[in-house]
Amino acid sequence: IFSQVELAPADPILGLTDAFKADVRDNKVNLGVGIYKDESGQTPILKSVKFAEEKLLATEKSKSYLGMEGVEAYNRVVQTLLFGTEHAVISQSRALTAQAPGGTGSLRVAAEFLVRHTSSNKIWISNPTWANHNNIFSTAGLEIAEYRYYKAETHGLDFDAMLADLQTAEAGDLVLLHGCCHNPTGIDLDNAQWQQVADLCLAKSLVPLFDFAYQGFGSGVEEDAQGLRIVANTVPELIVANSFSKNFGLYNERIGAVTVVAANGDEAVNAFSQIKSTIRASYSNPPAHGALIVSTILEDETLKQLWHDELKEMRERIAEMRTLFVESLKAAGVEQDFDFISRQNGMFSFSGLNKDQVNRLRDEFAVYIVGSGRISVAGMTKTNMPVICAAIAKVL
Ligand code: PLP
Ligand code: TYF
Repeated sequence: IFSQVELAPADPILGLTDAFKADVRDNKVNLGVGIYKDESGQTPILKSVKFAEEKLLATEKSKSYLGMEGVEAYNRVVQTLLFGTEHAVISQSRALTAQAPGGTGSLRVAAEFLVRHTSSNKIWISNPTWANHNNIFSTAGLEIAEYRYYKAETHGLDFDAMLADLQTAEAGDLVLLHGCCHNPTGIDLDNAQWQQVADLCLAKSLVPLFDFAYQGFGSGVEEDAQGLRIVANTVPELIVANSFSKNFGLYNERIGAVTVVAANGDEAVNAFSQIKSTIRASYSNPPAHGALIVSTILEDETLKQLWHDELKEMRERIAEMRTLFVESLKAAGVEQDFDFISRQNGMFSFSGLNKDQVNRLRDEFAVYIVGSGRISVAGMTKTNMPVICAAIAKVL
């Protein structure tokens, strides 16, 4: 049977990491994959995580199976992070959360559930978006449609086009929204724009699906949740797939969650029962460690404060790199305006560099960025910045 199987194409982002590893040049820089690096180029384990793990090692009593929905305390703290302490969707029992393996696993569980148990089978995704969205949703059996989002001329949001495209969606269609730090553009909606999108979803009975992978990497944990909370205040139904890979640095623990918000408590219970049956048929129940780390941190005031401080440090280092990047490009003799980079949010900068320029950066200068021109600012340091900017100056 395997003689008929064709070789899969390389993933546009992970394939780049493989090429980077195979590169023998010693001045090479990987600004492809979205992994946070500190000033020394490392991705260390957060101190809050290490303390939580020490506590777990001393107190954990069993490795028995979790339920399909995972760690209960974890699911509670996830809801508080998403909606705040006193949101109506929590007090009215309209939100139910299941732990799932990372943001990717959460998106996949959500998509499988939607395809099998609801009449919603079409999802609108932004153009551009994270490359894996198309992959996850089409593999689960959702039909994909695109709404415009980015305006190349201004390096900004094309909000009118976004609304115009979503106006053509039909009742029950799903709309994928990046909670904050849009990947790959770094361009987010402001609160007034969020309200307009929420009103449109309400008027046309569209169902928002939030991909929330970067809470705390934009302006702050609460600030970054404003869009989600505005939408949750407006529409009766939505789904959230969130991830702690980046904001807790728990990449390889595969920890995220899928949250359904229904019009009332009874519908939430029914929908959640089918989320659980979807999980049962995929991996039965999730691994515990990542969830226990997150709940241990968020249920302990000291550890929680330490996590907030560490997250702030990551956020501020990235912001500092954005400013330095813009300045260093100027210093390297680049005349083109790159100020828009300091207005973008999160790990990524959408540089506007074209495919030829991206290829030259890799082939001639060993600087790796994604084919779309997306640069991981989180991989920049004061040390590699001059190398990066000199290379960009050359290919421009
Ligand atoms: N969604 C977006 C927009 C992302 O950028 C990522 C990771 O880079 C994810 C989801 C999934 O993250 P993970 O599955 O590693 O938690
Ligand atoms: O850089 C990005 O956009 C992501 C990173 O299992 C990533 O693709 C890498 C591996 C993974 C999920 C996300």
